[in-house]
Amino acid sequence: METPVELPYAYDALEPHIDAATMQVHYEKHYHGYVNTFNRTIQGTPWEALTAVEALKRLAELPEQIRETVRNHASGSVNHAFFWQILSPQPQEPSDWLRNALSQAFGSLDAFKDLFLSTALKRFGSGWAWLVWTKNAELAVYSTPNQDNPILLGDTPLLGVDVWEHAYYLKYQNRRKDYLEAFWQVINWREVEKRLREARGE
Ligand code: MN3
Repeated sequence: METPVELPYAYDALEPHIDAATMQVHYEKHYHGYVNTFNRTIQGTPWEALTAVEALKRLAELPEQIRETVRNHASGSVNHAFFWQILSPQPQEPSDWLRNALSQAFGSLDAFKDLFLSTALKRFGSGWAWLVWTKNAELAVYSTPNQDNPILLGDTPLLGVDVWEHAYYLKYQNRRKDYLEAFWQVINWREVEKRLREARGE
């Protein structure tokens, strides 16, 4: 059973980068849809007490007839709860600590931005791009199809961007690159840093 998280700001708080109409439909229809379908799928089964994160971690144990639905909708629930938190209405810069960590892994903050946004741009069809702390204890950038969450690969998501058309089409139509540049303006770097510190056990 997954309980939807509250949106931590108003629908119009990320204007003009992400518009209020997109935020409202994305939160109320898409996000709640994933949570509701996940809950409906596990209801009445021995798995009904599992949260979405727990279900992803134990996906291989689930019966085959519900596994694919749980994979998609538990991931959709987890991805969006995460996405609301790594966006911020207050403009932020990465701290020196985070800047150093990203520079060590990717060369510089600009090189990280280029890699992250081009990975998101190149994802064919629907999916996500991620900065993760891998199970091998290093930073990495990759994209996943559909709603697949890095937890399925044993990795810990630190930053993610939704490149399903529902995340940007109302305002940006086919201009995914413009949406990605706008996304970059509203990243909650404090949340990214908090997640990296936790993942590294600090
Ligand atoms: Mn979405």
